[in-house]
This record gives sequence, C-alpha cells and structure tokens, in this order.
Amino acid sequence: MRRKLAAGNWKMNGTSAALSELQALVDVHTTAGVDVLICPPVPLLHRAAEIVKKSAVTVGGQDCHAAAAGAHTGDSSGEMLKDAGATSVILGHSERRTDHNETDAAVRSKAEAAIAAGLNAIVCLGESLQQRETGVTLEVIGTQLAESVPTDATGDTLVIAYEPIWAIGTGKVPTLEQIGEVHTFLRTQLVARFGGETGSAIRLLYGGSVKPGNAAEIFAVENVDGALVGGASLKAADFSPIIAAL
Ligand code: G2H
Repeated sequence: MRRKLAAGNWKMNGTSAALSELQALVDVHTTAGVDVLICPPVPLLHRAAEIVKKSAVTVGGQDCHAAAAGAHTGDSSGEMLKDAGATSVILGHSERRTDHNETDAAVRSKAEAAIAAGLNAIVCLGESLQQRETGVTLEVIGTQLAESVPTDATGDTLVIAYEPIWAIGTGKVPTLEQIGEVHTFLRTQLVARFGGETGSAIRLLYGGSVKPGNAAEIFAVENVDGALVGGASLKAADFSPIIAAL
C-alpha cells in the first residue's frame, strides 16, 4: 500500500513572511496518515525545517547539484539540503529543464546524488503541448523515465511526478483519462524496469494546476498517489483541502 503524498512546490515565491503559511499548515495538518511536504526556496529552508520539527509536515528542496561540494557558485548539494532539514528534493522540474537546460542525464545524476545524501528524489517529467498534440506523449514520457531515473531507486528513495508542461500554472488540466493513461503507462514501465515489488512501491504524483476544486477527482484516478502542487501550496487555506482530498 503506497502512502499518499501532497508535495508543495513554492518555486521562487516567499520571503520570511511566507513562513506564517507554513506554521498555519502545521497547525491544521496534525494527522500522520498521509505525507505532506513543502519545498520552499533555499533561503527559507532552515527556518522552515525548524517550524515543521516534531510535526506531520516535512520540508524539501527544489533542486540540488550532482556534486557533493565544490566550485559551483550558487548551487546547493543534496548533503547541504539534508543538513538544513530537508527530507526530499524535487528534481528535473520542467522549469529547471527549460531555464537551466537540464537534460535527462543531468537529472539522473542529481537524483543519484540526492539519494546518496539520504534524500527522497522527486523526479519530474512531462510532455509539451506540441508533443501532446502530435501524439508522442507516451514516447516522450518513456524516454524521460528511462533516462532521468537512477537504476538503484526504490519506493523509499524515489517519487515520480507527471507534470504535463502545458498544465503548469495555466489552469488547464488534462482529462482524467489522459492522467490515467500516463500513470498506468508509468506504472507498467516501472514494474518492467524494477520488478513487481519495487515498481509497485514507487509513488506517482500528478502535477499541474491542482486546486482544491479538482484534487479529489484527480486522486481517484488509478495509480495517482498524490500531487505536486505549485500555486495552490502557497496558502495553507488552499493546500489543506487538497491534503484532505488525498
Ligand atoms: C507544476 C505545479 C507544481 P502549478 O509546476 O510543480 O505548479 O500547481 O502552479 O501548476
């Protein structure tokens, strides 16, 4: 039985004042029945970790470098995120793939480093609108999965987030059939690659314009084990009903 996960990606949003929203989330989310993760910007991570200490919420990073340390100005390693209190790190988000030219191979190296540092790697993949419209979605997803995901991943160290690029921050959401088709495909690919036990244990999140109003129907789709939520994770009042829908 896979534990449900609601992961919030604050992206490049939030200064110290935003931590009051994290405190509000900690105050309302007191059950440990599902996993709740907030990934704030790096400058807030240490303080965020202090806020969630001894609560049912955990915090994570939005990226890490593939190296453990060294001359990489502006970057943070998995070990540093872990030291700051992170349990997880989002990797290969389409905004990173676009803004920083991250390839599947780079994402895979980062995921290997994150897992080695003791973090749970949340590897993102998803097709563009053009790829969706030309009918190559599963081919694109299959390649990203094969090339972005480390070989030695397990259900305890890896989460996959399916985020169609055209649904991110746009308010557009795929149909439940489209989400189900991709998640079933991902499950089949994971079982083929990792075997039944591990392939069935790796959690699959949907991401892209998840809101309180559509979360429940998305979570009811087979092989959807939760969500990676951007805009609607910034306010506890929006994120709480999404968690409740898990
Ligand atoms: C997709 C998602 C969070 P949003 O990027 O990863 O963002 O929920 O704002 O579409």
